[in-house]
Amino acid sequence: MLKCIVVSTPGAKFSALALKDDFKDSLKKVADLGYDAVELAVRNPKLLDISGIKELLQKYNLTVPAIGTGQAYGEEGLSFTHLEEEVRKQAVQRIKDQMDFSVAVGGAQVIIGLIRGTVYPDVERERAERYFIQSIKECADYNPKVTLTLEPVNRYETNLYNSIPSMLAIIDQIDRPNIKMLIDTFHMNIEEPNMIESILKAKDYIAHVHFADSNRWAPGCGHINFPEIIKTLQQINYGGAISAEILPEPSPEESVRLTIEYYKKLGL
Ligand SMILES: [Mn+2]
Repeated sequence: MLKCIVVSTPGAKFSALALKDDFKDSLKKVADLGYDAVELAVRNPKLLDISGIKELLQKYNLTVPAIGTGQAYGEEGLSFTHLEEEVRKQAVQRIKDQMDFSVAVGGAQVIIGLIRGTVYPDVERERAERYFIQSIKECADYNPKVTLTLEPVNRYETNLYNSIPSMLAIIDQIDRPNIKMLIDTFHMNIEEPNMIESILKAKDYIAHVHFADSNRWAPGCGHINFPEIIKTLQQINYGGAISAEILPEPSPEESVRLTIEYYKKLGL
């Protein structure tokens, strides 16, 4: 499994990211500490210097297993379930742009987290689901070679697809081979009655994994049983990345160092 951490590309903002400052310094820091890979958090790939990013990734020998897309929701309000058709179209276009960016950086998965949207007040759930399914199918069919990875997100951040079973059901319904699932220990700790059983249920769908402890600090700083989770991931032959998506606490540098030390303790 690849030792990975979320790194924000220039211009993106999101509190659950450990490294927000200078992108180049961030890549150098994580490479020096012994990480194998970085998950890039990207608001709008059209604003990025893609060849410059590729050069740095090569220089520091870091791969990109996945691209995070949540800033477009947090900062621009784009989502698949927005009530205005124009905004839904922009959200779909943004994910298509992220899929093009994925191809440019070697085929990273494109994560569908908060950009999925939510069921807005006084809107029937059926309508939100219909908008979501329409949007995700259009993205999946845009380039079947790029994997879209859907993330169950806890109830305090969205009311659409909070648990692993609810996401499994919708993935089956969408029925596209390039749609997979991302599991996140922080969300699972809130939503899953038994994290291990849920991972086993999702074993054929899991393409990416986020690690954060119960307090969203670096793994090892809270009360989630990570050794048991690693054991289960090995049992299901998961060979992808373990990507830390954590708060920059007690400081950005410290959170990145605590994470890699804990990864090594886990035998990654
Ligand atoms: Mn996550």
